[in-house]
Amino acid sequence: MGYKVAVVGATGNVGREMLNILAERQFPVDEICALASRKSLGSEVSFGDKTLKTKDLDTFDFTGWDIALFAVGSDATKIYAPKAAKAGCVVIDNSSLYRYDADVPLIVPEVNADAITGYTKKNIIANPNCSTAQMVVALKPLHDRARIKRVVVSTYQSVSGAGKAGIDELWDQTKSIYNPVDNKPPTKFTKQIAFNVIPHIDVFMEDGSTKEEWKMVVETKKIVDKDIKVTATCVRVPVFVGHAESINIEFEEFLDEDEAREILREAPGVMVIDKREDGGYVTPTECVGDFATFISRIRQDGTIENGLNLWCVSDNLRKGAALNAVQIAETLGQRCLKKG
Ligand code: 2RA
Repeated sequence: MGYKVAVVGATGNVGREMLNILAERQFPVDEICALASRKSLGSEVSFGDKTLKTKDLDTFDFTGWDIALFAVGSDATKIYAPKAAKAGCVVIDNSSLYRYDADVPLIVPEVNADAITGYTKKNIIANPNCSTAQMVVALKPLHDRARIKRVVVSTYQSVSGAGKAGIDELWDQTKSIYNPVDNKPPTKFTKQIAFNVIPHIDVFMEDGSTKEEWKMVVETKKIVDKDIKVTATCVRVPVFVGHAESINIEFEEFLDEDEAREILREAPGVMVIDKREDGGYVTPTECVGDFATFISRIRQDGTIENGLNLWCVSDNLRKGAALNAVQIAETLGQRCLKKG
């Protein structure tokens, strides 16, 4: 006995990855349905070796469906997630709409799977922001060993985090650098992204940080530990897929770099590639399509008493979104929605 699973936003980057990963991980599906907006009606998407035709989200009845993986923006989620939840279908939402709701668990299964039982309040579970997900997978095992006081993180986020439009803009700008006739002004990003980096993702907040940076702070506290201090600088870089992060950690007590490396080698969801030699580290282009959160450049930070630096890379469409959502569905099935 399997589950009746709907993927909402099936034609977007994340929605397509959700379908790919459900098939790759052989999630126990009795019936699968790809939902999209009316304008995408009838589009074809892959589910393993099958081809699905998208159905109309607006008229879809979620009654009798077990799980709905949502990969649409907050506006559409606001309309359709409560409808699905009310019909008895558990919503796993990739938008930011419910992440900060005290009645909705925000889950990274390797970190806080036990919190998933809180889904019953609204029948909704939230997926974290992509830049948060990979970071907390690395932080949690170290925090369990030597309690983290403070995290300073700089991100190098790929353009796919901004959707298909982000990918298209980098592609078009890169081409037009070599063929000026195609030169178009930036639209998706505020400045040129080709051969450039932009220290601005999402909107600016009152204190001068951006909402992307605020998300990393608030979500890390909700997922790992409310007492951890986090400061973030989130930067868009000319990479198609794969977010990278430079993470500086201050602990309550000293943690030796070799011990930290061994802890991370054993940690769920982590792959350590860390040799102090040419190529002894991971880069975004090497993480694409993989499930792991890669950790490199693990080294002491001698400028503070109990400091450590590390480099963290992961496929933002997978662990940063679709994979984490499918892992939440797996955890939900194993712990809460047992079948047959
Ligand atoms: C980004 N984290 O990278 C945001 C949303 N996916 O654009």
